[in-house]
Amino acid sequence: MTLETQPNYSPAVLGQAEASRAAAALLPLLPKNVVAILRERGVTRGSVLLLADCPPRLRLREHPLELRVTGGSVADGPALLSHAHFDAIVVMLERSQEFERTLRRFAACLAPGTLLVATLPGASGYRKLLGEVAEASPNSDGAPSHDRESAHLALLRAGFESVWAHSHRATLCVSARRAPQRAERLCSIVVPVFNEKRTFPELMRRLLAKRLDHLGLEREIILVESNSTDGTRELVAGFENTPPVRILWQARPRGKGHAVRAGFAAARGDIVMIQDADLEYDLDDYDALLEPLLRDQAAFVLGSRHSGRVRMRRFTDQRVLGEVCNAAHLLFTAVINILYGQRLKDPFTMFKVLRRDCLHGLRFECDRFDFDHELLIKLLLKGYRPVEVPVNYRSRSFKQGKKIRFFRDPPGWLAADFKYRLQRLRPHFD
Ligand SMILES: Nc1nc2c(ncn2[C@@H]2O[C@H](COP(=O)(O)OP(=O)(O)O)[C@@H](O)[C@H]2O)c(=O)[nH]1
Ligand SMILES: [Mg+2]
Repeated sequence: MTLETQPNYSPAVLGQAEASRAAAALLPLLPKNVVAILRERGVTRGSVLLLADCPPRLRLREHPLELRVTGGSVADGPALLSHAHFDAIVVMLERSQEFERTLRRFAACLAPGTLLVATLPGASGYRKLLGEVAEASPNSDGAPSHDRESAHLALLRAGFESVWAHSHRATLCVSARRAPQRAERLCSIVVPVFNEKRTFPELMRRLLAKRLDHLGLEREIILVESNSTDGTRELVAGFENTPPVRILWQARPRGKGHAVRAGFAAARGDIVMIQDADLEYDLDDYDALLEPLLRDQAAFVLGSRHSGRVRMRRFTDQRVLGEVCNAAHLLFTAVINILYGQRLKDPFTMFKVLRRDCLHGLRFECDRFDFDHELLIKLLLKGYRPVEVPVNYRSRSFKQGKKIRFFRDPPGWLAADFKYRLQRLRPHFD
């Protein structure tokens, strides 16, 4: 039995008894990898709607799940979805000409939280669809640069979230959940603060004055304070009742990475970004950094200091040390580029701006400045290609408060670079 010969198995059309016989016959048509994804994302029982635009080729010999499968053609999808509730919907597109529009049609019929698994043709077949993805998007100027990233952006536009691309060779297989309706877009600015008495008040003045309304964005400012000893904690407490500021109090300093991770976990924005509490970077660069995300040209943006030129740090009081840092920066950049096949100029910039959904399924463990490496690498491995945007930078020296430890931190960066190269990236779904 194939979907082509009996394209519609809806209970409304076939009657209950016949439909359940048809569903039982259809279950073996769920490909093995799809069943694995359903299980991984917590759908082990219940009802699944399988829609395909041609007969699925892969078959499952044994099915360990207790699933009731209703099948039909892609065109029947909305009608079938309006008849019954499904715990998950599986969409197999091989010939479809309208990837994003199809997703949009289904999204309109799904309850928030419903799981979608979509299989798309890989390599050349998918490239053909990509052209249509770009065309279908009113905001994008050109075809997105990478399969997994462009599929993710198309899913976000169509009303899905919590995206993970499971495989991307012969077929691109993605899973996502129907997003709740949201009226406005929100940008979460995560600010790790520890012993920054000198610069914190001025940073907050500038940050609160920095509006993003003209970009169509609301903002939330998440301060993560780790029990400063120089009076910064009291300064932070002064913003407790200042919207849109939210404060996360940590009992002790466990590193910038730990603080940023806590901020990310609390963030509610569609977009997240990091803003250090020193004044090394320029808030006027926000617009340029956000633009590629708002135009759907990228899911992940890096602010490249001095356009990635070698001498990005010039310490007025520790000149030699500044040059040593510049040389080390070159070395560490080369390591990342070689290990991960990139041509990045400034992978370790503070300015990492991304769709929050990119973090979905990722679990982080680095606490100090090695988190910069872990975050970048895991995003690369998940399939995103950062767009680098030039930003201004005025470096501060160690005497002026820089917290990187010269001998303690760099070995951790190299360890992270090699460790994540050797590990397979696995999703962690809640
Ligand atoms: N909450 C918190 N913030 C931290 C900690 N360590 C560093 N930071 C903050 O992280 C930011 C970056 O630190 P900085 O020394 O400027 O690092 P660099 O500019 O990357 O060399 C600053 O805002 C620090 O206050 C920590 O343990 N806890
Ligand atoms: Mg800094």
